[in-house]
Amino acid sequence: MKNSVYTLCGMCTVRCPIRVESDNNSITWIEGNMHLLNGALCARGTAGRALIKDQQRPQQPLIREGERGEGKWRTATWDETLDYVGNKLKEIQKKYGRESVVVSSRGGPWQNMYKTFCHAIGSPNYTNHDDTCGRNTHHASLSINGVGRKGFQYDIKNSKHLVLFGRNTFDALRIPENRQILDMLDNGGRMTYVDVRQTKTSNKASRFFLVRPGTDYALLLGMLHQIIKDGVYDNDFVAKWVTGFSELCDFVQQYTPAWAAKECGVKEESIKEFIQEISEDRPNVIFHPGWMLSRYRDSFYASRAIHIINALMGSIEQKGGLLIPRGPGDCGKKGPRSLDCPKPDIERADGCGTRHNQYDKGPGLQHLTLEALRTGKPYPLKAWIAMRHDLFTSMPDPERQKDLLKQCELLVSIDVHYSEFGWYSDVILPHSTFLERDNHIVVQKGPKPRLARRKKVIDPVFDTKPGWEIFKELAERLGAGEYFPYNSIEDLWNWQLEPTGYTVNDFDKKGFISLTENPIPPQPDKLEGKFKTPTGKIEIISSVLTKAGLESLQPYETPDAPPEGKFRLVFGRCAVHTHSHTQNNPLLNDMMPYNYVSINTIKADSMGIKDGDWVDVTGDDGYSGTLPAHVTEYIHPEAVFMIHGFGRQVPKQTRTYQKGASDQRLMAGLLDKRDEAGGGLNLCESFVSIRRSENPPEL
Ligand SMILES: Nc1nc2c(c(=O)[nH]1)N[C@H]1C(S)=C(S)[C@@H](COP(=O)(O)OP(=O)(O)OC[C@H]3O[C@@H](n4cnc5c(=O)[nH]c(N)nc54)[C@H](O)[C@@H]3O)O[C@H]1N2
Ligand SMILES: Nc1nc2c(c(=O)[nH]1)N[C@H]1C(S)=C(S)[C@@H](COP(=O)(O)OP(=O)(O)OC[C@H]3O[C@@H](n4cnc5c(=O)[nH]c(N)nc54)[C@H](O)[C@@H]3O)O[C@H]1N2
Ligand code: SF4
Ligand SMILES: [Mo]
Repeated sequence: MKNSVYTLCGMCTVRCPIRVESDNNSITWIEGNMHLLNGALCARGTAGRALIKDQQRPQQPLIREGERGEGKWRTATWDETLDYVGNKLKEIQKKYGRESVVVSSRGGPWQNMYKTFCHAIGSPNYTNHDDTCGRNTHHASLSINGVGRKGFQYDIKNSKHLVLFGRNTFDALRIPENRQILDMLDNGGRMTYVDVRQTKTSNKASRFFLVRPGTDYALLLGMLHQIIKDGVYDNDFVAKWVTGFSELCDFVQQYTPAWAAKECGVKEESIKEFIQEISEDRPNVIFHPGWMLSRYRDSFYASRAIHIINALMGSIEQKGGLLIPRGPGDCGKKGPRSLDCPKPDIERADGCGTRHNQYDKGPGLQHLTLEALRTGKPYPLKAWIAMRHDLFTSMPDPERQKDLLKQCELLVSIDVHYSEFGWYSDVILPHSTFLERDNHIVVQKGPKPRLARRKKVIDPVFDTKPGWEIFKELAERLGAGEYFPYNSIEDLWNWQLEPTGYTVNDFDKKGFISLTENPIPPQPDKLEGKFKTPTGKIEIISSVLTKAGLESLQPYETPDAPPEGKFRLVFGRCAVHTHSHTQNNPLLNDMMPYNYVSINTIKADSMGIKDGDWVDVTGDDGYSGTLPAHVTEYIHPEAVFMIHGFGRQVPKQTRTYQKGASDQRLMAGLLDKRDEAGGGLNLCESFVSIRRSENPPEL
């Protein structure tokens, strides 16, 4: 039977709206939703088809038989496996306390379900991946604007100038954003891009600054100096909405463009010319904080500098600037109900919000949860449930993590693949793929807020289950079923939609429900109450930081140069893979089976390495990966660059097993190196050595 269904892509966490056709329970066509994306889709989205019938993913629940990581499993029914997990959790909670269970996930719009489960079974320890992703920029925004990194959206399409720091958007794709950038460039907008190497984004930029790794903060301070010196800021906005401006003026006086030029390697004149351009383009200017910036020890302060520049530009609630996300309330509508359970009144194991009161207690910080495993303080943690989350590829030093996880009596992975954590765990609960499952309804904020949902296109091909069923069934086994008040997905959708006045049929026409006919325009006169800081203003000097013993304006420190013969390891994305979970997808593996390491021509020449030679990259703890060298003039000589996600260690995934090198395994010791102020892990603070490989793999 032929079928056409509007749903949401799941090949990465952008979750683009898509339309999918099937015939006889087989996917025949996938395209971007015409109403929102005009058909656009990336290679990974299209490769969703290959995921469905992949025999190398878990096909039924699995319970470990051999040692952890040995890969010996027995298959079991869902009932038996859920009983096993439920009973084990009960036992653990009885012995060590209800708070001894950790639930982690990849965050995102459905995380309230996993969080609800965690809280409902009596643990405050829900955590997510963000300590390796956007926490520094999140905390930076929170400290200045009183709202986190999702407190702003970017009207890129209408912008005159988009400024990106290590935000390689044409590889690290977000299709809706990429479309906006292309429109902006078509309309004559400018794009300035800062990176330590040439990328697809630098190739499209109107201005490219190639900087020394870890010096963005210097460049930003130089820019701030010049903005203030030239007086090219929005005086009225600053007077009305910004505190601490005079302290800022004093602070940046020492950081001239000439000084910045020496630190980051960008010409003084270029910085000045850039500020001249910005003065022409403001307030329709966006300094995009991205996610990572790029995970150095001062990324929090570099991110804060970006937020400060945005405030000086007066671009908040301006066309082509930063917009405060609009939700149902802004359209005079009621939002859908969502699953919820109050957090138990027990200190989080990671201490966020208590011992570490400068950090948002939301999902806390995962590496501090691991730290609590090590110390056993404030209490023992004995079970870890990872939902759509691979600890061993997202956090550094997987071998060290395994050591810490020995404390746990139960490790559960809920995944569509064998993740590296899953392969090591005690139980794998196979989740139905995004084309085989429904998800609960979510609000997508924006100038035209809408309701969206994932709807299954085909029935599960293997013995897998959707998340709404897995969590409900587990909660029921632990006496917390009341927090999952539904028996079918239709029940859940209807319960969610009840206050909104919409019905599920309203999704049929376009795949989403628009909550307003026309986009809500910028509202620069309605900023009262929007900045949730103690003063209600944008605080350059933050009393919250001061209370936590942290500076608001931190003096610049030059990053360490690599030790003799070593390079700083930087990493990032490529357009055809998502982190570490698409490398075994037959179609995407075909497009890119290996990663490579980019190295500067002069350095490569001095080591006798030619483009395409196989090289060994070795970390401080001796792990070594072998991969081809990409020799280029356009990378800073101190850095080498690798695409993340390769060097995978699950033998069952034969297409990708041990192909290429794993950046997280090269990050020796980084599990303990966090940005004290921002909380994120300093993933760009490791050094590696390189030499021609004596054992290149046979292809
Ligand atoms: N195709 C694809 N797209 C994705 C993802 C994916 O896995 N695949 N993941 C998504 C996720 S979760 C995220 S967080 C985003 C990430 O989006 P981005 O942050 O744009 O992505 P990365 O490729 O990690 O880019 C990091 C860049 O920082 C540069 N860099 C390193 N050091 C420095 C430095 O000192 N200064 C500057 N200015 N740059 C530096 C690196 O060379 C690299 O180009 O991508 C999202 N989009
Ligand atoms: N060394 C190094 N570390 C990094 C990064 C890096 O570039 N280098 N990048 C960092 C960034 S920006 C991020 S966001 C994190 C991301 O790291 P993670 O949070 O681990 O996220 P993903 O790799 O996207 O996916 C995690 C798991 O989700 C599974 N999965 C995919 N689709 C589904 C599904 O539909 N259902 C279920 N249940 N599971 C699914 C995948 O198989 C995978 O095992 O890693 C961070 N860590
Ligand atoms: S960016 Fe690509 S993989 Fe990610 S949701 Fe969109 S189409 Fe899917
Ligand atoms: Mo991320």
